[in-house]
Amino acid sequence: MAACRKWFVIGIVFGMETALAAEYRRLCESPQTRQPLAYLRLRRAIRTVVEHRDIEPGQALPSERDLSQALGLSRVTVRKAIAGLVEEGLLTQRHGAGTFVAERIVKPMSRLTSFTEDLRARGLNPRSEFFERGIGEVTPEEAMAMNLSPGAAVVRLHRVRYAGDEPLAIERSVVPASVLPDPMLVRDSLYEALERRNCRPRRALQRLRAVSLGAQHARLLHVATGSAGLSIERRSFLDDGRVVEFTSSWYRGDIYDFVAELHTD
Ligand code: 16G
Repeated sequence: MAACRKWFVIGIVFGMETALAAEYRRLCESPQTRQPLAYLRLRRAIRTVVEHRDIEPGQALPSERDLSQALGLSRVTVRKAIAGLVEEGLLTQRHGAGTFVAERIVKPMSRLTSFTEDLRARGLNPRSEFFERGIGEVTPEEAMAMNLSPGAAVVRLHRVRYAGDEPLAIERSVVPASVLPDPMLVRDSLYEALERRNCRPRRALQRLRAVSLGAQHARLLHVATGSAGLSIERRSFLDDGRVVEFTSSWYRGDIYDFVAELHTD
């Protein structure tokens, strides 16, 4: 039985290593994707195998030594590739145990990414259910937060955000109609819709608060009333200082880690 399990584990590791080696070789050979720096090529190959679920969340990556042997790279290069992905939150390292694909969704606070991008990068399937997708007049509170004149038109999106069938967050976004004139332009991703209009946010201010989820939010997120949640408010800006979104979100605390890198000066 133990021998069987050993071969099973070796089979998984071997399959994963083969997928990674094949992807790495593809990146080396393809002129379109040719990236001269080996550690960046490896980083990209690891991202792709995680995205394609050749390595599942929680599963260990082959050791640094095995990777450097299988790919003909120095251990310094492998280490550098992995360090970047740990910083991005895609991989986690446990002292003495190795490197794993992150199980919780680790979201670096320093990068202005969208829900859709974060999930796709982990091989998950982002999906939304809309409660509201309409156009209306700005409220006094929104006008203050977004620097809009009273009476300005805004698009409102109220969504539950899922990974496959699992609800992860509830989001209420307000976007000036001068930036996004029609709410139907948002299909799966708000940021993709803004990108298509050359209005993707470049900078954001975010406020994060621990909350215990009330009955209504808890029901939508399929957790018990009173469970831990994160209430997040994001105001995003264009280069010229205009506010493009004012989003209030409630994220499940049992799944998400928000991580910030700090410097002394
Ligand atoms: C994230 C943002 C939210 C943004 C959304 C766009 C946080 C806390 N919030 O959920 O402000 O509106 O992404 O995602 O990260 P989308 O492009 O998939 O609609």
